[in-house]
Amino acid sequence: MRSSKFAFGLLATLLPTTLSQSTPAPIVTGNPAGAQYIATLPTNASLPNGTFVLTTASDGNGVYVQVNVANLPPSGGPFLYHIHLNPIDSSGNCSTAGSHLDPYNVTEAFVCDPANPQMCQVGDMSGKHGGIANGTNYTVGYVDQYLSTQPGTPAFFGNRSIVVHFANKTILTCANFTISSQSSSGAGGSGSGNGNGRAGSTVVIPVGGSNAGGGVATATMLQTVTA
Ligand SMILES: [Cu+2]
Repeated sequence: MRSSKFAFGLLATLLPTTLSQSTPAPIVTGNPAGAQYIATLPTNASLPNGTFVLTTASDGNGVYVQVNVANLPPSGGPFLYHIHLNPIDSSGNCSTAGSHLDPYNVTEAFVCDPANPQMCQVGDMSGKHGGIANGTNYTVGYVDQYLSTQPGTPAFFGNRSIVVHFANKTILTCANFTISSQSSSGAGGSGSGNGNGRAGSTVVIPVGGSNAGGGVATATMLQTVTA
């Protein structure tokens, strides 16, 4: 009797060690044609500036990402950039962005391999596509198949933020996405009016001012975060 109780206890202890595997991110299909969101970094002489422009890919699968950043620090790279879950709040503090966009629960524990981007956190842009190498300016364009321009879907980023980090994850600067161009397929049709209206109202975020953002970005420059 005592030995069987012991055996049961041992079994119960071992069972939870079964590893749970995260779900691979699905390729996003059917993104609305022409939908475009832009994150413009605040203007600050001591911080990187520039834009991240994400547009529905030509075949509707994912988005075309255009990164154009200047005034990067002379050292501390390769710089990382991620889509974080929350928009930066009215304080402008980049830490209010919270954790990464990670709808499939990959978590920080998993090291992203660019060869298997579907296994990475959806928001881990530099993990999937490479970091920003040392140098003053950086321009790159690529397709990311795992991001959505359809509001309300798991991989939608239009109401979120982008955060740029030093290689050691210290925050450099951040910006919110705002809608730049609505779906060309829905803009003219009266039948699609509802969808368009909702998209517009959910992504307009009142933190776009470069002056306010710049000031607070400086204050948070040396804040270390793990996300
Ligand atoms: Cu980040």
